[in-house]
Amino acid sequence: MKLAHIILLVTAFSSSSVLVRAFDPITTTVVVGIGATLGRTIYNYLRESCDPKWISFNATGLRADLDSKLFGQHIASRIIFKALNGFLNNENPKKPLVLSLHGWTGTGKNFVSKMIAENIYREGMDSKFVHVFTSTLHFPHLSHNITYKAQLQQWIKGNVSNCERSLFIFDEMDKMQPGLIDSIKPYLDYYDKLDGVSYRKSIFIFLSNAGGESITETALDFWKAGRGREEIELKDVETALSLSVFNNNKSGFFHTSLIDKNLVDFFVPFLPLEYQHVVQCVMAGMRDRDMDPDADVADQVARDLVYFPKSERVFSVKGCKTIDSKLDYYT
Ligand SMILES: Nc1ncnc2c1ncn2[C@@H]1O[C@H](COP(=O)(O)OP(=O)(O)OP(=O)(O)O)[C@@H](O)[C@H]1O
Ligand SMILES: *[C@@H]1O[C@H](CO)[C@@H](O)[C@H](O)[C@H]1NC(C)=O
Ligand SMILES: *[C@@H]1O[C@H](CO)[C@@H](O)[C@H](O)[C@H]1NC(C)=O
Ligand SMILES: *[C@@H]1O[C@H](CO)[C@@H](O)[C@H](O)[C@H]1NC(C)=O
Ligand SMILES: CC(=O)N[C@H]1CO[C@H](CO)[C@@H](O)[C@@H]1O
Ligand SMILES: [Mg+2]
Repeated sequence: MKLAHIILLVTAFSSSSVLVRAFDPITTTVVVGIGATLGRTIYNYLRESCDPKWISFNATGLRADLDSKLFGQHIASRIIFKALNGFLNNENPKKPLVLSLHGWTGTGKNFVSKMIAENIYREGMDSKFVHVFTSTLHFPHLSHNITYKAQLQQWIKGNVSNCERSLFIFDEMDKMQPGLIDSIKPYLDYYDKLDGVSYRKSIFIFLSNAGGESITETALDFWKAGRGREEIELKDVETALSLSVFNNNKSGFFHTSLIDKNLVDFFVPFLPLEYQHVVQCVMAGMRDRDMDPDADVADQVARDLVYFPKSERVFSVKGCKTIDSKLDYYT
């Protein structure tokens, strides 16, 4: 039995070597070469890389998304489009783009960040060049402040060295410990290069509820004066916004040099949402689920939410948040 096995093995070996010898070395090299090149091409084709095939700004797409999917945010929508369009069409920006989005809960800050990512990166939020830092998740402990600072600098430096067109989203900035964000100040400033790395093509977006009260006050003043929401302009909220953010001792922006040194390019206010916007959100939610949009259901969902101030019931307390789960309940 064993002998038979060995004979079989030897026969197999010799016949395979005969097969290999049938190709001369040059043909073999060419075949292997073509195979390797093809392999690498396919690999690069499938694997996300830091080049225009995977990263290119779709201005039409962003415009369309902001116009058709984002409700009740005329100021934010305008600033965000202009800021990104200007920055991404500039071959040689002097500094990275820094946006700070502020507003009441459920008004669309994360929603817009996602739109931005999807219209720059083919992989959207799943792109390996899009980085989301959540204060309560990544930097929870006050006592680890020194470690966090070093870690944050190292991450950003490493990520931008990988790809200068990187997008960083800092969520829950108002829950970040004061002082931590200052560690990335040098990267946001007007430098050609720092340690051989250029940060000027990256985008930084901060999200927070800080300043939400001052925006809401302005919106309420307009409402009480009988003026249209669309009449609110950036200048009506901008100064109060940056001041209240800067002076809020509970927020990650407290006395930060990012604001002091004017490194934030745009403070983007998100207005609190009214009843009509909630209805639009519900209708959009039904369309997303391939349901026939039903105005009666939308009305009912919107009517059952809580609004403030208590007497006037103008703005939705949770904005358009929790609507998705409500839809399961009402239909
Ligand atoms: N202005 C809006 N237009 C359309 N949909 C909206 C809008 N605001 C919120 N939504 C819907 O509500 C969901 C929750 O909104 P989002 O997560 O963006 O809120 P947020 O502003 O980040 O709130 P928070 O401050 O609590 O984090 C979104 O996924 C979106 O479906
Ligand atoms: C840009 O977005 C529009 C609208 O979403 C879409 O039709 C178009 O195919 C996109 N263009 C590219 C190059 O991805
Ligand atoms: C870190 O936190 C400690 C107390 O928690 C504080 O005394 C110290 O000043 C902080 N260090 C920095 C660099 O912020
Ligand atoms: C923050 O500011 C408020 C009022 O401005 C003050 O009452 C409070 O003590 C401050 N908190 C801290 C931790 O400094
Ligand atoms: C190379 C490098 O530093 N990559 C970092 C990019 O950021 C993520 C966090 O989003 C880190 O986990 C990586 O280590
Ligand atoms: Mg959010």
